[in-house]
Amino acid sequence: MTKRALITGISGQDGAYLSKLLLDKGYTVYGGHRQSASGEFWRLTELGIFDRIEMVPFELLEPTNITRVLQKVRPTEVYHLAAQSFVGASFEQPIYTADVNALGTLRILEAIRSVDRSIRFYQASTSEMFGLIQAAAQAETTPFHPRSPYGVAKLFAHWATINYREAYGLHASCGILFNHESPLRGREFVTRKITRGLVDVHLGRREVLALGNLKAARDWGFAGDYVDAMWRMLQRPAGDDFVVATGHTHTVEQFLEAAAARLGFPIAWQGEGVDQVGVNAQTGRVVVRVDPAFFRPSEVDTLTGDARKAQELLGWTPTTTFQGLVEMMIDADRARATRTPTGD
Ligand code: NAP
Ligand code: F7E
Repeated sequence: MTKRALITGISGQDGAYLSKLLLDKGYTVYGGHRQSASGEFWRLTELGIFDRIEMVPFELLEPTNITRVLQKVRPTEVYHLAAQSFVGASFEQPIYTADVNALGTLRILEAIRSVDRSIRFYQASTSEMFGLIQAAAQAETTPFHPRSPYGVAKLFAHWATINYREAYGLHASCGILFNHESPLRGREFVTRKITRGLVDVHLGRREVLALGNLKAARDWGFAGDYVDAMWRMLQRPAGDDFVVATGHTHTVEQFLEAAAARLGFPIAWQGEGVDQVGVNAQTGRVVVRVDPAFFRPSEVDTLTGDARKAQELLGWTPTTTFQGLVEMMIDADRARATRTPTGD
């Protein structure tokens, strides 16, 4: 029988890569999307799969809609990727973020509980739950200490998923995914902001790129690798929780250096704190500066994932290095910039 997957957040980065993976495996893919004026599906178009997805209107704030979608689609697997996913915005919109990310997940779990308990469920948990880290490398057993309304809301959703597994026997899994990026990453996230911004600076389309905390460090992987781990979790005999990460950590500064190198120039750092600037060492021009407007009220300084459980039980390992990721993103943004005047 053909497997039927419902992906919430179909218009997002992970929704696009996961759709491609599942279509290639022969699934029928239903894409949950919320009503929006723009109705943008540029990622699905870029991957050439837009026409192969059955779109269903899906809104996390509306429980009656969620129940009707499950009754109509009758999925065998639900990949719950939809969220207010931008950490920075969660400080300005904490209640909305909690409603969408925490209660939204609970609404789906409740709908599964009443419609069909055999539906397998994937929850998009996050390394942001570790926040103020309690161990040098973070694994499934590491205590959580979220540092943003986003992280707090995701922690609720994480425990709700585990609770529904324990209380009602759902096949429900949490993927604790560390930052994963790609050419399809939203422009507000630091990696894509850097690759798009530096290409623009390099082409003389803008003067300088303004960023926040350059010392922040993340375990960055490639989104295309990470959606494969999601699928593997739902093929297990029972639900479980897995860290998905590369185990390698780099700072925002190091990301900038690698991105600039791909564009053919070295960055020299001058100054400290808010006065720090990045200079194109070939031209002497300032290309990066710090703008405190991008600082967060409480920051996650550094993250490093320990994905040994995923490796052992899922047979999952990342295929893309940090260097390969940066080069892939720079090359994609440079190609876009030469295709269109706005680089979109
Ligand atoms: P993304 O690109 O921001 O996509 C988020 C998706 O959620 C979009 O399709 C968005 O639709 C949808 N959405 C937002 N609010 C909604 C609502 N009220 N009802 C229905 N849909 C809604 O995120 P991503 O990077 O693909 O991440 C996928 C998931 O993994 C998210 O839950 C994120 O929090 C989590 N996660 C991401 C990372 C990472 O590094 N990427 C790491 C760990 C966990 P619109 O297009 O209409 O806005
Ligand atoms: O920030 C610093 C910023 O917004 C990374 C989401 O997918 O991954 C993502 O959350 C770091 C932070 O990602 C700028 O302060 C410096 O320390 O790219 P980001 P994030 O907050 O780690 C996790 C795992 C998720 O679950 C989330 O959904 O970079 N930073 N300067 C900046 N960040 C941004 N956005 N913009 C800057 O100018």
